[in-house]
Amino acid sequence: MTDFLKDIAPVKFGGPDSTDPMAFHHYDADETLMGKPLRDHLRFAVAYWHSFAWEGGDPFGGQTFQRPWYPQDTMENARKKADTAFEMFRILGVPYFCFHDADIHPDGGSFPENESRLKEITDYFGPKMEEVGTKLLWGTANMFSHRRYMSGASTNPDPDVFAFAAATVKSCMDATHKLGGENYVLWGGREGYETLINTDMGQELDHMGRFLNMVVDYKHKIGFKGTILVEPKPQEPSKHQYDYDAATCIGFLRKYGLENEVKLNLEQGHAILAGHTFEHEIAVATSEGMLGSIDMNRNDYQSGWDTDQFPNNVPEVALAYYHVLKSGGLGTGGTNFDAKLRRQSLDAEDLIAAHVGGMDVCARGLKAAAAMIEDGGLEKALSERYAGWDTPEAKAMLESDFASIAERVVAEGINPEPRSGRQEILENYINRFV
Ligand code: XLS
Ligand code: NI
Ligand code: NI
Repeated sequence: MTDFLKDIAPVKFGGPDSTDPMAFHHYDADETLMGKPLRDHLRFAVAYWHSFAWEGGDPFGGQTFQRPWYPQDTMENARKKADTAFEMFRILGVPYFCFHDADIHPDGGSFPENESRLKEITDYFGPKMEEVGTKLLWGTANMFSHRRYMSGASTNPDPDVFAFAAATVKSCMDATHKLGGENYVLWGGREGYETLINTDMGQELDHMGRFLNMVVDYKHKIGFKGTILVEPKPQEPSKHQYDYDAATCIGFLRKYGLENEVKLNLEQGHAILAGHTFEHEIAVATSEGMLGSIDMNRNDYQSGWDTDQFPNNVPEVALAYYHVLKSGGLGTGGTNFDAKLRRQSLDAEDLIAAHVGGMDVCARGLKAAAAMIEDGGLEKALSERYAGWDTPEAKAMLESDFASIAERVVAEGINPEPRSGRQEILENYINRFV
């Protein structure tokens, strides 16, 4: 037991009527829903970076937290941090975690030193993963914090940065593979631009496409069976990020021949930044068979930036899982909390409560989504709304051409009468479940 979490007992399921703020009210891992336990539907993951590496800073002030593993610049403290992290995974009973290389070891100043530190700390993780029973949902490389990446990683004008990034991703893929990771993620934090005045966008996109093809080649070379995922986000830290949203990423993947190799890791807050709802992004991905995994952290709707808050809005989460369930579930993906505490939430208890609440909100949303699917009301409304397309004339029209359609409009005197979209009625329907 580490000092930081010494007063905290394993979180138990207390049921909806429990008044214990540190108990699950809706997440009972073993409860079965649509033939599968909640644990396997939701596949929760803790994000190592926000929960253990982030020190409570914001653009106006630095560290607010005090943790036994600070300062985070020695391997000894990296091991202390790992001890606490795995202790927390045990307390929460989460099946997965996710990490960037930079979260789990301090920067070594050169690629060989980084690689050896990564190897050392992931060797330290191995037995802990066994002991606690926590698996790796995905690994990734942080190619946005260090100053070498200020103008991008694979899209950097300097080929030496491309090389450093490639070597780094190789080492992180090796580490992810070694730990049995189920996915590998690339989020392009600085793969974008600040101004077009100094940017050759076409060339940068070609380099990014080539880089991702090398990721896929390397995956096959080492026999990594996990899924490669890219994570859309429109801006922040770059003014404009190339992986703007799901639709942009899908276009990019098709252009570079990667549509059968790479899927999407969608984040709720990034959807909002792109001016979409989360369910929009999920529906875009599922309509193309490209939903990979989700980062279930929301933004603050007033502040307009990526605040990475734990989910706390059941109706929103319910609609997201509705689309996930409709498409057959998360596959190799999971529900990662890419979410951090507010910087005033200093205590170990706050950290546990944040995850407990997030898991509960997701469980409640998932149950509402499953109930709507089992009831079938939304599906029925959809099939009624599109029923016209089931007729032989409508089907034949899609195989015909403008001239014959125009002839039919005249011959049959087609003159459509608008029909209600019934939005309010459907909103009222959803309200029965959330
Ligand atoms: C940042 C991203 C990041 C990725 C992993 O906004 O969400 O945390 O999930 O690099
Ligand atoms: Ni984010
Ligand atoms: Ni994310």
